[in-house]
Amino acid sequence: MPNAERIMQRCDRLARESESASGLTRVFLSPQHRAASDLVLGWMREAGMRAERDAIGNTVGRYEGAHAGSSCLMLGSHLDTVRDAGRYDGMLGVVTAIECVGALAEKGERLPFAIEVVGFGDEEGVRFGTTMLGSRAIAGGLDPAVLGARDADGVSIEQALRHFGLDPARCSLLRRRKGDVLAYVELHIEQGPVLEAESLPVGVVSAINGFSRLRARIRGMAGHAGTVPMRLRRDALAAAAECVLAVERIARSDPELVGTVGRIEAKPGAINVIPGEVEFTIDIRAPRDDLRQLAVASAKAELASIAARRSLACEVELIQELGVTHCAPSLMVQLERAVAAAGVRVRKLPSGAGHDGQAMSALTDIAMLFVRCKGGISHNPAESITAADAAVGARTLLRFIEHFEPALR
Ligand code: HGY
Ligand code: MN
Ligand code: MN
Repeated sequence: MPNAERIMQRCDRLARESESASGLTRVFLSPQHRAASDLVLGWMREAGMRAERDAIGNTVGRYEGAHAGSSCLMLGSHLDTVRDAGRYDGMLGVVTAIECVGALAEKGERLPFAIEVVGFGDEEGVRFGTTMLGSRAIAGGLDPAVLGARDADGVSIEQALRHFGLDPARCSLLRRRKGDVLAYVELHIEQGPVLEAESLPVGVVSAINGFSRLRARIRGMAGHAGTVPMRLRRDALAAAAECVLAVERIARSDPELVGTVGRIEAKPGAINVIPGEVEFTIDIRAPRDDLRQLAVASAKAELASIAARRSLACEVELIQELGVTHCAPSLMVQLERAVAAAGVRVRKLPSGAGHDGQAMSALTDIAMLFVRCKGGISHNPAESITAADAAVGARTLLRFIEHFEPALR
């Protein structure tokens, strides 16, 4: 059986690969990403897989089926984190999938299909703003122009790939052919309160909410904090503050909406200078695309009106958006059977959080298995799960794998 203690220990081990001594932060194509990827390559090989890093920095292991070169069931999750992250978001899915393959290899069991486990290098999109670069490369949704996106230091993805020892030109070769991947199934912590509230260790995801990621820039006039009268100011940060509250008000207007301004930067950023320019991000999500798009349109209109009233300039740029992604019923029912076989009441639930399955759905059917997390807390060092729930998650995933029946094509 999969070893839950080892799963927990490996999540703890990966948590040590952080750019900061206090807290866990591991961004795409960083030295910490390489160190975590090296650890995972070793664990994949120990579990009987052939393992390598691909051209965009994904960590990929393959366990052949009964016949070499078969199409594969793809499992996995992401190895990057948000800033000051929890240690299970992403990591749990990669480590659990490796554990399941190791259990098969230990029994010398070969299935009618291969299994690939992928530790995606970028799902959070923290460093470059755009997200799911690894899964988009595999699923075929990566526009080469995206490699020009730059991080806060002005380093482009292309430059970062070269610095990492990879060849950006080879990213376009990662696209898998339809049929090569029979399904993509990801185990992930719920990052919400439902399973805990219903005393369930695992649940089956029905759909992944759609998201819109935007970047807003407000331009006013920098000036002396001591000499410019209030009525003459064109204060970009005061305007941005109104904008942040407008986004919150729009998101509060419907219980199915969520809206977040997660990052804001005021320039020039001195205590005695009226901010002349502010840049901030907007993240809007909903289980229905029409609702989300209406909210995005309202936010843009409100920001424009706030800026105009204050004689400031405002521009809003769409960074990325993905619609609601439905999990495949044929996979859900197989996960439900595995959950029931584990003696757990079957609970289907949507995912408010984004996942690589949204990108992978362009290539193949997707499904997700959620594991309960304490207080639903995530994107926070307090994120935690129990070894007992990790064991139920691993046993359920292994049972799904051993009974997996690809959808008839
Ligand atoms: O933003 C998300 O939902 C995910 O954690 N990337
Ligand atoms: Mn996350
Ligand atoms: Mn995640």
